[in-house]
Amino acid sequence: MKCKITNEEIKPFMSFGKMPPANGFLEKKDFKNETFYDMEVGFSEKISLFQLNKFSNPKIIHSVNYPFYTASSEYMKTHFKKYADWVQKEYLKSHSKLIEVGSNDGTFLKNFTKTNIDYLGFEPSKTVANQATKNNVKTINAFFNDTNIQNLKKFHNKTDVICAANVIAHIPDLKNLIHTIEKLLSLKGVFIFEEPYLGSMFSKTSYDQIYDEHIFMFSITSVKKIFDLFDFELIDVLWQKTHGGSMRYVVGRKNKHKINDRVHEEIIKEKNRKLDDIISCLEFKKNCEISKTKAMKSLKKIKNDGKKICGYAATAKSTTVLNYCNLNTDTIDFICDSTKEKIGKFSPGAHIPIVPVSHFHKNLPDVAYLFAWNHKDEIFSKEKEFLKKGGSWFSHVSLQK
Ligand code: DWN
Repeated sequence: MKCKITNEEIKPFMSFGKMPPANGFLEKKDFKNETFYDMEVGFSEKISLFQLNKFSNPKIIHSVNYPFYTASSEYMKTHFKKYADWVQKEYLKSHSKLIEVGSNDGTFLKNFTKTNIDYLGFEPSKTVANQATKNNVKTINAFFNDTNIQNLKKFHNKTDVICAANVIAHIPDLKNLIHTIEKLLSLKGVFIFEEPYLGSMFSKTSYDQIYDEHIFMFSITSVKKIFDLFDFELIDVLWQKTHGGSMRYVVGRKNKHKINDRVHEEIIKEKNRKLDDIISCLEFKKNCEISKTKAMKSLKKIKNDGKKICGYAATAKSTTVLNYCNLNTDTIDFICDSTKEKIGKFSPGAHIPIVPVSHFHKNLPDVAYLFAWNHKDEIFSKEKEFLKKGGSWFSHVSLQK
């Protein structure tokens, strides 16, 4: 395996076994054509970067029917409103230029539609890009890369902010991404992005953050080292509660900004935690194996006690859990979800039926595996009746406060 940035040879330190594409929800007729890859992860010690070995082609994943809408979570809508307000306050002026990479259904950019900010979203997936257009959000239905920005001359060297959230880890060619940013940003412009944080994944053993779309799992140290290789530097970092613990990174051209003290402080903390060292990966591997054994044992016991189990939220993450822990309809009867594109289909690999949330309400199980553990507060407050009627929640990630 080769590091996707430095090209150095690295050795995968762990395999999660055969995996289908995480969002490859499918119909019965397509079971026989389902594809799998060996989900291996490796770590570049040079740039401290946690990464997948093989991954699916983004052109296939983000084709016509990408089934994830940012607005599927009320909490995320509020988060993106706050993110937009923060960007506006810290980095935008009247008539500034703003671009979002992977703007999905326009949840973030919608906050700028009534301002004088000259904004634009890039979204390759047609279904979600169409939703953004319906929301009156200016969206280009294409990948963000140096070819697709060629005609956007008014943004070249004049863009004040390029933003992204839960997108950069999906882009295998980070060099092209950085090159594209270089062409667009003004001299003092900034690139701001948020991603699930390696440190949070390690402390929660939330290995389900790993799947074909998440090619990288960033730490502050890795982001600093990546941008140091180019004409950019990491100037600020801010921890976020989203997706079980994320980090917001702010990057600018070299020597054009003051670097916030937080960057140095957090890098020291990461060093103390050995997040820049393969040792922490090997510890994580051990914890994943323990988590798998524990989950399989607990679920088996629940079944043996004659109880019914269902899944709640057919997340991309659930594909990793189900396939890594060898779970199927012998254990989990159905998974309920609010996304119309997933309902009526089957989960990738495990082939568990995906049903509407109303089905869950009419057929309450004894135990619900909360696959969207990252949205637990939102889901718990909607599903209070489930507990009142004697149900209980289950997850491989702690559901305590
Ligand atoms: O990076 C990514 C993140 C941001 O979103 C993508 N690669 C794909 C996706 O990952 P995910 O599917 O694991 O995301 P979420 O936000 O944890 O889960 C979304 C799913 O959960 C949707 O299918 C909708 C469902 N859901 C639900 O049925 N009821 C979500 C909530 C909040 C609910 O109340």
